[in-house]
Amino acid sequence: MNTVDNMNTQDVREVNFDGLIGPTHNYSGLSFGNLASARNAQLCSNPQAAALQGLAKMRRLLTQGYTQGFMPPQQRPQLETMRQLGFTGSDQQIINQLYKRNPRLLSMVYSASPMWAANAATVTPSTDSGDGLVHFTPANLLTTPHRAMEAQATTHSLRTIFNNAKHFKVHAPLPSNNLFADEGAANHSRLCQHYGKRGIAMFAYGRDGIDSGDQPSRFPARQTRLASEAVARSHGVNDDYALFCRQHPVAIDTGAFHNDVVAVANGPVLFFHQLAFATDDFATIKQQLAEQFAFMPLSVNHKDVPLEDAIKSYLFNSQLLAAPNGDMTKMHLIAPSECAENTAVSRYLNTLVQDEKQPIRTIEFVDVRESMSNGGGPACLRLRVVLNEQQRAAVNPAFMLTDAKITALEQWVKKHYRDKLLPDDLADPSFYTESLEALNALTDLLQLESFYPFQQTSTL
Ligand code: SUG
Repeated sequence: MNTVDNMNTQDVREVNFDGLIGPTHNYSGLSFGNLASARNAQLCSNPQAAALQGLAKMRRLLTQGYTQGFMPPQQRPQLETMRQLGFTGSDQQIINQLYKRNPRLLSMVYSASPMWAANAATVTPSTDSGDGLVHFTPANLLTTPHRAMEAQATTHSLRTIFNNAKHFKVHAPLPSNNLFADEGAANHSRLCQHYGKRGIAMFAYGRDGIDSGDQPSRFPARQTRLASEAVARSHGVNDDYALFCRQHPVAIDTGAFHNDVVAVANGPVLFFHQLAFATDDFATIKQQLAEQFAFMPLSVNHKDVPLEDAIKSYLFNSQLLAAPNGDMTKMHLIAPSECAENTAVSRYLNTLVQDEKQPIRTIEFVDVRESMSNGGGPACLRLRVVLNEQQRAAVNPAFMLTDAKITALEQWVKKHYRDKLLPDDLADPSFYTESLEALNALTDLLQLESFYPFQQTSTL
């Protein structure tokens, strides 16, 4: 591959917006089909370590010359939904009622799941949208009840971060209807020759929506084809540049509840497990991609890395990065530490970097264990947004990171977060106060006025 052909002609870059992990991070076993979430249910979490691990990952990218942003945690507990369900009284009274009668609902309203920013939205860069705008559709996440509570606040966050109608369009989430179940960028990959060139949007779905088709039998298929088609349509993606590929039902049944657990793409590279996609669909798609540019499929065989090991180690939930200047011939892989500890995966990675026919030249391991224990690896924690220079300048600067801001956020975490949290602690009245005080201190730090709903109504 010629380096010049694969460089940006304009200064277009991928910016990662990581979810800043909130103070209520806990293990409640809320995600059926997500093996880590089930395995660690009811264990003690460490919200402070979780947030510091996330910030350390952001700092690593920033230090290496990448542009890094973040998405703020959402207000938790989220009691608005409970009030809609007929619970009344003060916040603390509702918490007490939930704790006594519906503890599972209590863990849902306290979930810090918005940390997994890959599920915040699907994003289409302006090179692909046809109207020159960067488009976002917040995911409705309606397969899991705790995550369905995110969509409204995610829309608010995105509209605050990308608050410039000349450059950005933040749509409403798709209708909350099982036919249109949408999990955002975790089921979407953009392939391109380089960032400044029109790319191909590849959507992976687990079920059609209307036709039952060949569905997983054990675990739910969270993304429908109808949802992906709706997102592509409203983002103005030309039909010739949108591909729809069924996830392999075996992958979902083995624990790949999102496609980004078994595949990751960047530029011309698609790095994936042999069992990630349904075979017939994928054969056609490979051909279509090869017709558009020098597509580089990097398939990992089941015999080299069994699917179970791929899912346990989260190999494919690594961040696959072009060089900071956008050069697609020198890629960097940020993998979870669990990959270095898995014999088959670490053996595979050693041979991968030695293979000069593919562009992944360096691998780095990061510790995001607190998030991993709930089924979220390095790639789950970030939303990728491809932006040109003017678009980057139009992003709300409060959400862009510098070294000093990361340090300030670390201090904020150390001051406001607990280092131990058990499910019973969610009923503790002081935990409620601490959680909201932490968010108050965050908006002070970022100089944001009345960002959270409670700031519009209370004097806390
Ligand atoms: O949706 N876990 C999340 C993990 C999301 C990972 N994201 C991507 N693959 N992009 C989920 O299943 C667990 C919460 C709990 O059990 O407490 C949870 O929501």
